[in-house]
Amino acid sequence: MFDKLLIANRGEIAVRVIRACREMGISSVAVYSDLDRDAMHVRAADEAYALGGQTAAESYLNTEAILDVIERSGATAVHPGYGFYSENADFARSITSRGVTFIGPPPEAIEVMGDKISARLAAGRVGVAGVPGTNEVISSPDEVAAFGAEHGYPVAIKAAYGGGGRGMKVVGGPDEIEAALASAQREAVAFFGRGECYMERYLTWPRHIEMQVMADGHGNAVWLGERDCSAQRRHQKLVEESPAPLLDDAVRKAMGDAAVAVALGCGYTNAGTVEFLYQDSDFYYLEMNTRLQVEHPVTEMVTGIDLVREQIRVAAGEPLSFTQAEVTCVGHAIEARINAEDPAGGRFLPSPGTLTALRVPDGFGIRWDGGYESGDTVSQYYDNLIGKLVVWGSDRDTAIARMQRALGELRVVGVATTAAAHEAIMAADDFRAGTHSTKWVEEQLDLSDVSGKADAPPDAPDDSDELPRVRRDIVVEVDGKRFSVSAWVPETAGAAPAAAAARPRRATSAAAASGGSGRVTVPMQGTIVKVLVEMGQEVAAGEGVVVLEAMKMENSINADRSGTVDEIKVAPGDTVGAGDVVVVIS
Ligand code: MV4
Repeated sequence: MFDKLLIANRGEIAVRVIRACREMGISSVAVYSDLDRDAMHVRAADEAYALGGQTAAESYLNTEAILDVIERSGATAVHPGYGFYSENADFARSITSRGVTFIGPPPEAIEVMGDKISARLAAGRVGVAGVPGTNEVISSPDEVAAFGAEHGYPVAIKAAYGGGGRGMKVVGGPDEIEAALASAQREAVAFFGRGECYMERYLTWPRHIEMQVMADGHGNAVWLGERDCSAQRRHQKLVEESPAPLLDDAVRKAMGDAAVAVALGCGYTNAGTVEFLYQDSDFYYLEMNTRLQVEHPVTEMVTGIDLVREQIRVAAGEPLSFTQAEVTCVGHAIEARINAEDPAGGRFLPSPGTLTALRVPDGFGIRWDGGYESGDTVSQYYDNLIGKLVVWGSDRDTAIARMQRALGELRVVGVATTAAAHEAIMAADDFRAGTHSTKWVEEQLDLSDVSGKADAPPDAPDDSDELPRVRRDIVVEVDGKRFSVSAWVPETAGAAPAAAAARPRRATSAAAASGGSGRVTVPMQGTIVKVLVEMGQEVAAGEGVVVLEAMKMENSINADRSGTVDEIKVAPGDTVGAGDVVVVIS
């Protein structure tokens, strides 16, 4: 077993791995950017080393700096978490060539699965069907037309080196082919550096169901149940659960066997996830993610298996600590991602800032996997996941009720969060029935009345709190009914009723924010993709004025007051920084 393990990541997943290390008696090494000097993962680890830099590219994606820390710390294994270097075969090779273990699959398996055409072929070779489609690079629009004529529309055009949904184009009919293909190829070059595309029949109302697999270096591979991740918006998952609602046991087993076959077929070891689309009782292989996923805790909660501990054991050469027959799923688990984003109006606008207070839920069946504590700052430079709220219940209804109870206990002051969107999801009939699909949040869930506004800060302690308190008995009437009330009030409040002694509540931030300065700023660095207003135009407070692309998402930047557009300081394509004024309203 390893003596010392380096975590090449930050936030909640780094903390998650550090916790597993501590339980296993392995010394943990954190790395950090300048902004993360005092971050939670740094405080949690046994040792921490600076990488320098602010952005991900300057820090957590700086191979030389990470290799240097491996050397200096004497770590003999690296856990990459998710994102960053987790699916980077070159990074894995540069670690292993120094005799250090990469806690993940072999680089060859990462590469097979990184090319979506080779991944489809690899699944096909072991008898696992993908969505009907082609396994060659599209060379002309005629090929799309021929496929559409044979299989029907819509047709999906996807980037061979893509994944996660970026660059996918849906073709509704023959007249849309040329533009869609050109646009898919252009985006593939822009996002992934390579323009190759392939196509599939486009499923219009699928569920996203993924299988957790785990394989060791001794030829053992098992599946650990599925996760339904259909509640998502713009390819950002919001809620994940296990088991998938309304999934037949026979289908589940067939899906599990298919996932294991895909893993064994590509020489996979360690933890992995095989994604499927599920529609009309059929499932289709989609992609394999060659990393530990954000949503792994729901699998841990129903199986009782610590996936990170198992990853570390397998990477150290040990066999899996359980067999397929020993894997049993009990009850139901749900995860809600608590991000520093404001879901108001379904916009999910990033809301970086300092968590002036954070109180997390607890009690039976609750798990909080956090990356921040009270006083920590969520930076605009990184993923804004504050933590994952995971609940377990004996069945799905119990788990939903427990999630609602837990969301009620969560208190975050200082930034807006996605908690309010989760409350809306948990209360929605479609979600409760389990009939939602991957399009449901964007197309059907009503988030128009949701506000992600930070919780109000607790009232500051009153100076008079220091004074001794005395009991006053008073009589009040509520709707004509008489109540006798005892209040313990500060001595100086004399005989005044308790209400008079209490401080007025602070004005809510919503009320304070109703009339802005008219100088509309962007909250984070990004690129202007669209200007929505013209000079002289009348706008209402809250109306979108520009669209900003930042953190892989388009964000609507809205008027902070009503008035007339006086100045437009940006044009599409401009890069802006946090706090830059884009539009002036008078
Ligand atoms: C699809 C699809 C429908 N039909 N492929 C998007 C993410 C990437 N992993 C594949 N994606 C999809 N591929 C065909 N042939 C619908 C999606 C899709 C989706 C998949 C999983 C989770 C969320 C999604 C949201 C929109 C579209």
